[in-house]
This record gives sequence, structure tokens and C-alpha cells, in this order.
Amino acid sequence: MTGQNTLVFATNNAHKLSEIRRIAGDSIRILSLADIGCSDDIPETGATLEENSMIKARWVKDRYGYDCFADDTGLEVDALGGEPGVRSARYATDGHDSAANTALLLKNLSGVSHRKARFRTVITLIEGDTANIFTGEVEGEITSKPAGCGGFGYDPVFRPEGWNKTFAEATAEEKNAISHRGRAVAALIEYINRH
Ligand code: ITT
Repeated sequence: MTGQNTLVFATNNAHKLSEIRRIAGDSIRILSLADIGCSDDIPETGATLEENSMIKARWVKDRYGYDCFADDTGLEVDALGGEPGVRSARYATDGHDSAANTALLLKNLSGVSHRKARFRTVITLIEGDTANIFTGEVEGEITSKPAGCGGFGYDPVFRPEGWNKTFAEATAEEKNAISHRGRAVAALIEYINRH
């Protein structure tokens, strides 16, 4: 491992951190915000996943000086016009209450038979003066009730296309192999390995 592959991951979500560390394996040394003494609640004021991802990465680069990357993820539900989308973390409340978010999603879809949805992840990498964006998506549908206790967030109600179980019923390896985040991180690693 070399120093140039050390990056800060600008997230306050411990689930994302452990998921991305697992996906990246030995290819990148990933420091957390705690590792660099940052306990900021980074404001997410953007109107898109791209903007929020950039805001989080810029925050760390500008204030702490580290090369870093950030992940912004949204669940886009067709029958809800793409909601909760960029508001996925704050769908039901101002906080990050996954149980409340999931309950509101199921309530808003009650009686709706078209339940197609996708997770979309945007990763912004800032190295020196250069910013690059990597994306990943996975198609699926919203189930009628939660199932499984793995994963996090909306995983108990998201069944990927072609699967007969939710992300929360899958192993970490099964989820990461096809997930929005797994795909975005694969693109990030491929880029890092080329440079
Ligand atoms: P950071 O901004 O600090 O990275 P966050 O939890 O606020 O963490 P987002 O702004 O990207 O992350 O919010 C995305 C929302 O979608 C949040 O409620 C997550 O629980 C949920 N989410 C993100 N990735 C997910 C995944 O892989 N599976 C299920 N839900 C996910």
C-alpha cells in the first residue's frame, strides 16, 4: 500500500463507512472523519445528489486539507415522481430516522401496484485541484413490508430486480456485488488504479 492511495471518506454514516471499507478492501486506505479530528455535521444544502456529494467532499478538502471522497445516495421511486431522492435521509423527519423514513415510504405507496425504484449513488473524489464524479445504480422495487435485518436505511424494503429477497436479507457480499455503492466504488477504484 502506498501513501497516495490514502483518502478521507467524508461521511457521518458508520454503515456507509464499513460498507465502503469492505468493498474497497486493500485498494485504498480509507480514513474516517473521526480519524482526522472532524466531528462537523456537514450541511447538505444541494438540490441534487451530485451537488451534495461535491459539498461534502469540498468541506473536508477546504477545511482539513485532505484528498477525500464523499457519497450521496438517494432512493428514487417512480410512482412518487422520483421521491424521496435527494431528500432520502430527511424524508420523514429532520434527523436520520430510517424506521420513520421507511414507514412513510410504505404509507405513501399503500395501494400502489407500480413499485419500481432505484438506488443511485454519486461519489465525488477530490485529489489536489481535481474533482471527479463516479456513479452507480441498482434497479428494483419497494416491497409491501420490511424484511431482513442486514444492511441499513431503506434496505429492508428494497428488492433488487431478479431477486426474491431484500437487500436487508442478503449478505454484505451479495449486496455489494450489485449495489449502487458497490458499482460507484468499483468505478472509483478503477480510476485510482489508472492514475
Ligand atoms: P452522509 O451524508 O454523512 O454520508 P447520510 O446517511 O446522510 O450520510 P445520504 O445523505 O447519502 O447519507 O442519505 C441517504 C439516505 O438513504 C439515508 O437515509 C440512508 O440511510 C439511505 N441509504 C443510503 N445508502 C443506502 C443503502 O445502501 N441502502 C439503504 N439505504 C441507504
